[in-house]
Amino acid sequence: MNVLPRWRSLDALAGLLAFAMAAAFAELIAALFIVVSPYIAVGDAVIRLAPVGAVRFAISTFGTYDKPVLLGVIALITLLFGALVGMAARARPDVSTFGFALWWAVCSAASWAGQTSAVAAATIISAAGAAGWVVLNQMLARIPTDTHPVDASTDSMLANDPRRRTPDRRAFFAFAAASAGASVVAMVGARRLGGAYVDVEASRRSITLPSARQPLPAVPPSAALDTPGISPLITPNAEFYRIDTALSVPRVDIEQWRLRITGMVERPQEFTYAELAAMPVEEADVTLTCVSNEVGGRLLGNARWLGIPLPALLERAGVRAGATQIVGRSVDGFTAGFPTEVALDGRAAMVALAMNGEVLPTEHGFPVRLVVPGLYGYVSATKWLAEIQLTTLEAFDPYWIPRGWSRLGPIKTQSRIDVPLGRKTIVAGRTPIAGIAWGGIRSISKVEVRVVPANAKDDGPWLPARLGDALSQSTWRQWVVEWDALPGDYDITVRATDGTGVTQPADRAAPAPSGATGWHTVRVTVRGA
Ligand SMILES: Nc1nc2c(c(=O)[nH]1)N[C@H]1C(S)=C(S)[C@@H](COP(=O)(O)O)O[C@H]1N2
Ligand SMILES: [Mo]
Repeated sequence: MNVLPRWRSLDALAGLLAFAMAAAFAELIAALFIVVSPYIAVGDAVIRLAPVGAVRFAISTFGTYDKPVLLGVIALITLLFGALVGMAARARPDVSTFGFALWWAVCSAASWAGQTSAVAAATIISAAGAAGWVVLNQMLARIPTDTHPVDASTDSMLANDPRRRTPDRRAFFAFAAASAGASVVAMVGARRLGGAYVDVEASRRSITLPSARQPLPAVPPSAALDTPGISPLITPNAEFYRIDTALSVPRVDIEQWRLRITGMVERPQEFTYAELAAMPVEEADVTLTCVSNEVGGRLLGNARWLGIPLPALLERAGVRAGATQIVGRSVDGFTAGFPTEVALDGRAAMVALAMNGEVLPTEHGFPVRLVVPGLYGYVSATKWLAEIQLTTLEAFDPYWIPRGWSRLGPIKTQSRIDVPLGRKTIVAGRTPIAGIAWGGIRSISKVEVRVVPANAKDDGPWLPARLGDALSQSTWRQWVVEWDALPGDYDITVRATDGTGVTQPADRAAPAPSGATGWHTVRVTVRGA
């Protein structure tokens, strides 16, 4: 028994290395999935849970090193915990399982509380923890024990238990070196991939938005109708539709990130986030919509954007004659392009920093995105913008063009019924029919509603809707019609007329290749009161 202490330090080393390996693998897998690593998630959780006084103390003591110090402490605690688990596992083999279960629980809780999806977090942490657990038990099995070295040949049942395998000091060190090496490789790999280290939420929180030179007035009551169930005039960020090709949301490191203006320009430009945010900014209310939106679909939203006017950026760069196309390129390689003249015709095309008073949400393109009023998102609204390239319309086809979508993507005039919802039964009596209508940059001048008994031969008259005021030329307008509903089945149809006097056509067209057309109709059943 007195030989035991000699091996105890190896037990501790085995535990330490196994936990280091689990942590390093978690980093690497998280980086591959481009989600927040459990290590960062635990750090975030500590910051969130720490009393305000402790946070202030840390900042005043460590200054800008507060984050590295915190992460260093967490790493140290993890390694110490691993060493203790390794030592305890000698006497009580179950301790290694318990130790990894605890590590799993802490990391998972922190990740779920943070940004990572429960499935991704659990997968990552389970896989990494399982690898660490196997390595720990393999190493422990190779450390010579004091009293009863087991002869594998005498008891084949016992020999199958990894902890009873023939101890072998050399094999232990080989294993230890291999796991240390694997941890280092995993850490370096994770660093290279980068994403996992980027705490986007923290950098979003740290940003103070500039104010517009001429801030827009608050939304006037005359613009917003209060019909229950109608789309809110401004779509809250959390409810704004999301469409992109990114499997996981790009997490941009704001320190490394630059916006470049390249191609057919006199003076190629490169901006840091701070440089961009220091330029004069403007606000604009703009409805963004997806070309894939079906008639009556929900792939659109209306927001108040804050950003640098695109013409100002182009002026800095000096657009060369003949540069007929502006291509936005995202950090993940996505591209969208539109005619240069569109950006310069007076509409509020911008490089947006903020959406509804909030730093651009990560899913909507943090740090910056393009917003071009009147164009579908697929040709204009590049999120996670890294480059604005001036070229010609002939020289480059952006992402969706070779995939069959039309070259130019002006938004078509459309209208949608929000209430009553289709296939609903409503009670007879006075009931509002309400919704939204939009017409790119042409605004909306008229909305009409028609209510006819289901399957009626004749079309009924068109009733003019009351319109909320337009926030801008480029936003949707809310509309409402009061209807005296009598029992029966009805088809309710809406059509809008844009600011140039053109009424949206009745002919149905599918979204591909240039946006859906046709009138939105819902069928409702009215029952007696
Ligand atoms: N980087 C990037 N930006 C993108 C896309 C994309 O796939 N990747 N999709 C575009 C499309 S098709 C639309 S409709 C809008 C949607 O913007 P949202 O997700 O903020 O609503 O983003 C555009 N910008
Ligand atoms: Mo889209």
